[in-house]
This record gives sequence, C-alpha cells and structure tokens, in this order.
Amino acid sequence: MADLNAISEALQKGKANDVKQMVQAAIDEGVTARQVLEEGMMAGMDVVGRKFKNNEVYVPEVLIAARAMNAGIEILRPLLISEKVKPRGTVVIGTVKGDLHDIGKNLVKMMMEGKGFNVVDLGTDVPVEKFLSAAQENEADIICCSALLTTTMTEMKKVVEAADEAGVHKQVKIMIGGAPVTQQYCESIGADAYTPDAASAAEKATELVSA
Ligand code: B1M
Repeated sequence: MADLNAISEALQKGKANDVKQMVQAAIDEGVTARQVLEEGMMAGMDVVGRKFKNNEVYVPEVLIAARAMNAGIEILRPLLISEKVKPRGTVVIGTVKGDLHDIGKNLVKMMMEGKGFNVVDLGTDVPVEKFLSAAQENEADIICCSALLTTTMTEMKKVVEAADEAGVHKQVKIMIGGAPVTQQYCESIGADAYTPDAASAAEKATELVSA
C-alpha cells in the first residue's frame, strides 16, 4: 500500500532517490499522479516552507528539498500532463534589470511550483518590457519581481507603471519582494502584494488567484 506520508517525509529530508523510488512505486500501485503530487510532495514542501519561514530550516535544506521535489516531478510530469491537472495559475518571475541575485528568486519559484503554479522563470537582469511581454504571452495571473539592491528595486515601480500604461494591470497582479523591499514601498508604487519570504509569497499567490 503506497505511503504518501513517507514521500512527504523523504522530500522534507531531501532524499531525492527515495522520493523517486517511492513516487514510482505509488504510480505502479495505481495511485494517481495528482494524489502523489498533492498528498505526498506538495504536503512535504508545505512543511519545509513553514519551517523555512520560522527559521527552523535554512537555505541549504530548502534547496535540497527542492532537488528532491524536482526528482519526483520528473516522474510525474508526463502523467500530470495526460491527467490534465490544471495548474493553480501561471506566474512569471524574474530578478529585475541590473540585478543578478537569484537565490531568493529561485526559492520563490520553487515554493510556487510546490503550490501547483506553472512558473515561467525569466532569470536575472530582466527588463521591464520582458516582464510584460512574457506575462501576456503566457497569459499569466501574476508577475513576480525580485530585487536585492536598493539601486535596482526602483525597477519594480517601472514594471507597475508599464503594466498600468499597457492596461494589463487589471488582469495581472504584481508581487514584489527581496531584502530591501518593504510593505510601505509596495504600497507607494501600487504593486499588489509584498511578502518578506518565499513561503509567504507562495501563500499570497494562492490567495490572489483564489480571490
Ligand atoms: Co550581493 N549584495 N552584490 N551578491 N549579496 C547583497 C544583496 C548586499 C546586501 C551585501 C551587503 O553589502 N551587505 C548588497 C546590497 C546592498 C544594497 O543595495 N542595500 C550587495 C551588493 C552591494 C552586491 C554587489 C553590488 C557587490 C559588488 O559587486 N560591489 C553585486 C551586485 C551584482 C548585481 O546584482 N548587479 C553583488 C553580487 C553578488 C554575488 C553575485 C556575489 C552573489 C549573488 C549570487 C546569486 O544570487 N546567484 C551575492 C550575494 C550572495 C549576496 C548576499 C551575501 C546574499 C544574498 C542571498 O542570496 N541571500 C547579500 C547579503 C545578504 O543578504 N546577507 C548580498 C539568501 C536569499 C535566500 O535571500 O535573496 O533576500 P534573499 O531572498 C529572500 C527574501 O528576500 C525573499 O525570499 C527569500 C527568502 O525566503 N524574496 C522574495 C526574494 N525575492 C522575492 C520575491 C518575492 C517575495 C519574496 O515576491 C515576488
């Protein structure tokens, strides 16, 4: 009998090979890919996200858990596509122009994927126009901008202004974050949400698409 809780626990410990084997075994036993994803892997990543938020685990543990999640997802991906599991929504994410810091952005991406979002990663040093064109091409629900430098966080204001000017801000929410960013800054530029960490970013994104 497939033990989805064991998959969750192996993922939390970052045991990629165990996750792979248990995911395959569960599928072979007839458990659906959706159930393995939601009750096994996403449940495990939720625990990691909560612990990360509470400083009970740190970046290396999160990255190792992410690797284990990716290993499991590789097995499920073709099955999920054939089961037509609808993603929770689509997020376009990037680190703003002039900024090469991507560790936090990658964590946000991973937490969002853990919540079932389809995430389009634009990488680092992303110009304003690229955020907007990618959001339109992918019919994104949310644009996520990350910035780690006080000199680059101003790019976020330009993203909001460009979205307003192009008339797309009604359809696409804009979330911002990164070490120098604050709630006050978020309000001052008219972005839709600021969150201080990756786990709350994924929670907030879920709220925004459910609203
Ligand atoms: Co840079 N760097 N760096 N750096 N670097 C900082 C940010 C700095 C604070 C160091 C310092 O001086 N104390 C400082 C910025 C000062 C400022 O502007 N206030 C700084 C500087 C000055 C620079 C350079 C200018 C240095 C130079 O060349 N003279 C240069 C700039 C390059 C550029 O971007 N153009 C530079 C370069 C680099 C490296 C390339 C060496 C490397 C980046 C490697 C990489 O990312 N691949 C680097 C690093 C590693 C850092 C520090 C040490 C660590 C950043 C990090 O990854 N933290 C950093 C000092 C520090 O923070 N202690 C520093 C871990 C990561 C998990 O946290 O990214 O904050 P963070 O993400 C968090 C939250 O912010 C949030 O979630 C994550 C946690 O859950 N979050 C979001 C992030 N994005 C979000 C988006 C959201 C929501 C939440 O919604 C959309």
